[in-house]
Amino acid sequence: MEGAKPGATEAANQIDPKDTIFAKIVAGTIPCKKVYEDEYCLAFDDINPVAPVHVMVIPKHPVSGVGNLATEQDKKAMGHIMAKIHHIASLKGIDSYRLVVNEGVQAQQSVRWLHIHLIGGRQLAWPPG
Ligand code: IU
Repeated sequence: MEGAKPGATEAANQIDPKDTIFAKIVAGTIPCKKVYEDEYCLAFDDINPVAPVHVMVIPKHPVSGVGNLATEQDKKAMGHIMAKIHHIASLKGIDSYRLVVNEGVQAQQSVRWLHIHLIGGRQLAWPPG
């Protein structure tokens, strides 16, 4: 199979989420089109949308990916985020959508700060590629 080598996710794990662009977006030093924000999470329009609605939903504190969820803070934030997703979708005028989390290089995670893609606003195909 072409693509990432075994262990590529391990290598990606060495990237500090604080060095990613999402750290700057959370800090407000790089602007975003904000959809929703609260104590635990930030949601903003994806700069390269794959559908009429494509929102990035991210924890406000640094977490690299699903494989790095460990602390009580991580678990609280992610539970909170899941409970807020439907509300965030409603802010974009939809109640049917897909959530995607790419974890690691082979899954094409390009930003090593955990993020949930909230995608909708059109008929979505299944299975995904
Ligand atoms: P991925 O799961 O890591 O591949 O998704 C990263 C997403 O972050 C991708 O959809 C990008 O378009 C999006 N994004 C963004 O919204 N703003 C940015 O400044 C950057 C990436 I860099």
